[in-house]
Amino acid sequence: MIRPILIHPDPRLKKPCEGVAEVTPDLRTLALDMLETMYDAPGVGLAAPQVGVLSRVIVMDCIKDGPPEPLVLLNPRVIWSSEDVNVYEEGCLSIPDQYAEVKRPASVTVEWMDLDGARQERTFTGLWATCVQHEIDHLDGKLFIDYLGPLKRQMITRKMEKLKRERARMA
Ligand code: K1U
Ligand code: ZN
Repeated sequence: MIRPILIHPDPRLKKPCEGVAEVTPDLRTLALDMLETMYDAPGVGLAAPQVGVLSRVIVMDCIKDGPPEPLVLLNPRVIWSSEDVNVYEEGCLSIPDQYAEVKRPASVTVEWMDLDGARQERTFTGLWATCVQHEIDHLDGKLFIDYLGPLKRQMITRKMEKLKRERARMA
């Protein structure tokens, strides 16, 4: 099922999320719905708070050409970050059509629990590294615009307020 994606500003996008204690049928449904919602958008990642669920769950697939590689990460945690950084023009499904350069570690090692309850660990590079850090930020109530200066951030927030007013009028 495709779930509606919250648009900034929304208080649910600013709250730290709760850890996942165990894999339940509801959690599996959430993860599958998030993957369907991400592919439909389309996007390369999605975090549970973006669909209004304040749990530490993210999904990703940064493969642009070739067979899909969906990943579901529960309680993801960065355990190593490279010294070298990457600048990437980021977007966000909760901030449609707005892009800005963000500097982050170029590679990160992340540990997480998978849908079988097993511990996983992987070192991400390139777009995968940018995306996993962007998604973990969502779980901590942080958006990519929080890395920008106050003027640019305020300008984007005002555009999103206008977009939400227009969408509410059309509904
Ligand atoms: O968390 C999100 O809002 C998803 C976001 C993830 C992301 C993108 C780029 C850099 C960092 C994090 C997106 O997926 S925005 C859409 C997007 O980038 C994209 C969409 C289709 C094809 C390729 C990229
Ligand atoms: Zn985002």
